[in-house]
Amino acid sequence: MPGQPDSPGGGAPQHGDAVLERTKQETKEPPLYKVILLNDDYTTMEFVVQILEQVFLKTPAEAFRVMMHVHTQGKGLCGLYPHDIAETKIETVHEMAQEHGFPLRADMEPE
Ligand code: TYC
Repeated sequence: MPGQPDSPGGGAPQHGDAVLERTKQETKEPPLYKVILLNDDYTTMEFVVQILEQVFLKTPAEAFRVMMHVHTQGKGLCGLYPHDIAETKIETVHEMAQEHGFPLRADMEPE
């Protein structure tokens, strides 16, 4: 005698299907955004290294490497973050730069 079809597949949703689907949504990663640092002629190398260490949590060696990449290539990647965190880090860069009288800019682009 035929019973209910096995899930997944056709047929009415079973109780267990809903639980599995919700678990999948809860563990989904948020989209990430690149925070990009831009070169300029006025910000000191020392200040850029300080920003990379304090705001982007780079080691001194990695901060120096990223700073030199931006200095020679025009821009460089500071890190990948969810949208709100990327936005806050960019604001922090601009606030710290303004406090020190530097024109340093950071920007965001989709991953
Ligand atoms: N070009 C700057 C200088 O020669 C250094 C610098 C590096 C500035 C990286 C900004 O994002 C930057 N003093």
